[in-house]
Amino acid sequence: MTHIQHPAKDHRRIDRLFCGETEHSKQVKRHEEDRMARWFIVNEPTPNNKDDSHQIANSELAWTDRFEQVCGHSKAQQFPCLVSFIGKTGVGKSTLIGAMVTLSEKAQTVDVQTLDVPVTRIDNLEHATKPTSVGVNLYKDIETNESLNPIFFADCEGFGAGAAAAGASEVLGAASSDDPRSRRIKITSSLYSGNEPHSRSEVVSTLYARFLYAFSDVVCFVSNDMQSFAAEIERLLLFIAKGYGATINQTPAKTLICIFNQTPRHWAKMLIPEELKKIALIEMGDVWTNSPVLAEIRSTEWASGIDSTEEFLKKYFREIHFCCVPRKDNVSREVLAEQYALLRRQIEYGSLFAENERKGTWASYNVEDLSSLFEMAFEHFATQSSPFDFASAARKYDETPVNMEDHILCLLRQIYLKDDPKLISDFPTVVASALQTFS
Ligand SMILES: Nc1nc2c(ncn2[C@@H]2O[C@H](COP(=O)(O)OP(=O)(O)O)[C@@H](O)[C@H]2O)c(=O)[nH]1
Ligand SMILES: [Mg+2]
Repeated sequence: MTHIQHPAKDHRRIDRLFCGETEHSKQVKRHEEDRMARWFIVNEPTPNNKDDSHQIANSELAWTDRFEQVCGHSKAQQFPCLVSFIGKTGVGKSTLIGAMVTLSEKAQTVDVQTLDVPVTRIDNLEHATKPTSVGVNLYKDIETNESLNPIFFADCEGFGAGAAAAGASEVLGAASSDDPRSRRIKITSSLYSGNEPHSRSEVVSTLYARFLYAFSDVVCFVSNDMQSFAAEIERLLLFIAKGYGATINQTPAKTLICIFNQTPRHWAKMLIPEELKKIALIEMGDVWTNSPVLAEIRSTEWASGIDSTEEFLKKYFREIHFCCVPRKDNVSREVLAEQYALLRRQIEYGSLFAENERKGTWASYNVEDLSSLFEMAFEHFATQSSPFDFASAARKYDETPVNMEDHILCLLRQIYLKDDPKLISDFPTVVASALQTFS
């Protein structure tokens, strides 16, 4: 699955990433399109039910059929990979997803105006202090959309956007009762209530972390400030720790990509991933020293032996990569294109790594399986505090066949997943003898 080996040649596409719509009517249209990209969101309590703006009682999780809409045509033969972008509001998550979508080779043959990309801050000047998107939006990767392992990019509401995002939803339009595509469920899990009323940002970060960590093969953690990187990594770990305990029976072949976006200084040195790693992880010190929660996690038996920030991250991710995208005014378009291409390769390797781990196992999910799993997980994470069990969920949608046609289909599916020519050649004999025996 190697799609891009060379940087994009069309430098105009790079410039386009940084110039948004200035016309109000076009901005409105962009926001409308972005609303259609909504996958799920934690909605605030409706005004009637709300006695305190920070209280989460009667909040709901709303989700749409966005995933099914952005999938390719051969759903049964495609095994998707989810790549989530997380980080503070304004660090450049949406711009990076825009770069991944528009700069791929296949996308070069498509009119850039028609590409489905996230709205960025620049399209949203009127509301510069508010997050540009609320909830989690989903975008397809044109390059891989019809391939065996299509990639999907999840653009997650910024860390800590909670209260501001609640306000922004009026402007940006939450997936609410006026969205006919959305399904909604009350958030009732005791995990989000406890003794204290939980604010939207707490519920958001816990629920998004549970869902996104469960399903992401690659987590792209975006930061644009070296000074606050230590604090950001702490936030990332707290977010991921919430997600880690939320599932069981899942293949844990996840990749973390730490992206330093818009790096203003020393960018030449930072283009070397090993140097970047040194700056980011080694010079930064031990992440748990200022965080009682992380220190407590580290003191558990599960975490015994963790002696560095890198080892802490490795508890949650099998692979960790680093990538720097310099501020566009500091470098040539060629350098920028090289870095976007590097990020794309890292994402593709991460997706492939997870897919190879799953191949031939019951955890290899095609589009249809994933669609059922997402549905079950949304309900589970809104209403239950126990971990989501991938094995029993998979058994539910993959019910035991009751007639011969279904048995044959089930056998075919297993043969397909195993990808073994011997099984294919044995298929006619097995089916013929089964039909003879049971006829
Ligand atoms: N100069 C420069 N600006 C960038 C870069 N990446 C993002 N931005 C700008 O930073 C602002 C916030 O980016 P956005 O992608 O909306 O951030 P998000 O909130 O994390 O999704 C936008 O105005 C972008 O144009 C970059 O590499 N260089
Ligand atoms: Mg954004």
